[in-house]
Amino acid sequence: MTSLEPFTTMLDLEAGAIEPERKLTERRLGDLDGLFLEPVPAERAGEPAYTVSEIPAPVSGSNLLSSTTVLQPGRVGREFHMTKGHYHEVRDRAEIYVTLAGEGRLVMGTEDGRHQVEPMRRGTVNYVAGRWAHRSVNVGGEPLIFYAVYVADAGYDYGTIEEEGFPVVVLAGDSGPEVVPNPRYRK
Ligand code: M6P
Ligand code: ZN
Repeated sequence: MTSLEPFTTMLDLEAGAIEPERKLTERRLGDLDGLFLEPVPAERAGEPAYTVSEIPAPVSGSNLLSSTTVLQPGRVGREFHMTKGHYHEVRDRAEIYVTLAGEGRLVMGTEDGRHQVEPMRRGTVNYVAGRWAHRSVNVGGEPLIFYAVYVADAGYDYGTIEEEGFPVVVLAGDSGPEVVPNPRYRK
């Protein structure tokens, strides 16, 4: 059993910054190549896509990890900027997203091919049930900023999403974001 002493961290509710910052992961568009329908153009590979700033805790089924994600606006082709997306390695681990700023869609999918898309905007609290893969998509013109809390031993399975994708993708349409079947979904 791994236990911690209580502690407090400041979360900037506007910018999402965690103070003090402990563990920052930066993803560039090039890190997402192969996940969009279209390849990421070589000249855009270095463009910042999102950062994840974590409040660390020892990996255990009784601790909680949390992090702020700041996802930059933009598109690759008609597809909006998004996170890599993952299942939890420990499949039944759940997660909660609290959105602080921006406008997004939370795309979720199960291994038996179901999908669900939920809105993200300041004040939404999305409950990502266990066994649902999750990816956030920035459909607005500003950074999408959200705070996530998850069981510390959840772990990341990115490989299944890299191979199969989600059942749906979110594209820019004439009158706003459109959720359409993923033509490259492999089940
Ligand atoms: C949220 C949480 C994190 C995750 C991040 C980015 O903050 O789900 O665990 O790392 O989004 O998503 P991904 O890891 O799929 O790139
Ligand atoms: Zn997760």
